[in-house]
Amino acid sequence: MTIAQANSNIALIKYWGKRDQNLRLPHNGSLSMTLDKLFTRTSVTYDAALDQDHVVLNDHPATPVQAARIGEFMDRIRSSYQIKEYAEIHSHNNFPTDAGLASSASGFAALALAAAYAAGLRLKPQELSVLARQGSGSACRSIEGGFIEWFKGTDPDGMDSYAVQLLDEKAWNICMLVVILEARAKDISSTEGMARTVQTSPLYPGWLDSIESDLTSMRLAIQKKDFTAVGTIMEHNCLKMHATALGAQPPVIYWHPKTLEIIQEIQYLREAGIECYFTIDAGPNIKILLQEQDTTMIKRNFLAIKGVQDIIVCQAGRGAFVCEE
Ligand code: 2P0
Repeated sequence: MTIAQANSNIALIKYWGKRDQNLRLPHNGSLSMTLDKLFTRTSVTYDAALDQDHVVLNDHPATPVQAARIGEFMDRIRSSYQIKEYAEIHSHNNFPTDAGLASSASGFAALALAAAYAAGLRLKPQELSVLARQGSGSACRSIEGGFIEWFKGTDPDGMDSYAVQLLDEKAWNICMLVVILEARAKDISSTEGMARTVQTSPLYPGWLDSIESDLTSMRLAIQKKDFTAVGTIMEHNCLKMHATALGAQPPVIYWHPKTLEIIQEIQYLREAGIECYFTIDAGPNIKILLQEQDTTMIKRNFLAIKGVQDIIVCQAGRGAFVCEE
């Protein structure tokens, strides 16, 4: 048995849209921060007596849909590395699942590492990233810690579409507050939301047109550890992603009224001279980028807002690792 742990990551420049659904190859590159407080821990035990994978998620048997997605991912690993046995898989998130907090990123990164390691494979980070990407695109960014770039690549087989570290987790001490407004699973999965956007949103070409310039500016801002630039570019990129999703038919709307209330509060704080910036993923919850000295005050401020269920204070976290074998 191998137990592996991977942290979730939050995109500073978003992945939104696939050019290949099966291999989860993106239309655009993306950039993220791996978080230190939100993680998945997964155990994998291969067993010759099993006639299919047996999957338990958060102490409950996987639903047929979850079991099918995980079984398909395990089949990829088995066929790539000539593994014969099915596996007993137990996975646990220390945070809400499928609520726009990147649980599939940490989940498939932990599973890729545990499944490979339990089979005796000692894969390099790049190989693990390619593997994790095929379970969930954003999972390729959770193999490494700190600040990460996922290259979209051009190869049809996806071997050049993987993530690398730009800055390690100890290099820059900025914080991200994860503000939980709604812990239940979202109505439109990100897979569905991005497919619908690519197929139907007239705004999608505009999203792709502006992405290279966002990536270049964000890369530079991270290298310079320029908090104002990172926050400004992150917020603009997030709003563009949601704008293109809103333009889909039927529309892909992840925000709740509370989401907008928090956005407004962040704008008021900035006008008052307290620097903080937001980003939102495929769900109503908000993440706030801020400097360490402001965390206590801003956390207190947002916890006082009705409807805010919890706030988790994160910093940049480490990459995926094996905890036990
Ligand atoms: C991101 N998201 O870059 C973007 C921003 C959500 C909004 O990556 O279909 O769960 O499994 O490849 O990785 C969430 O999408 O999607 C995501 P699939 P995934 O973080």
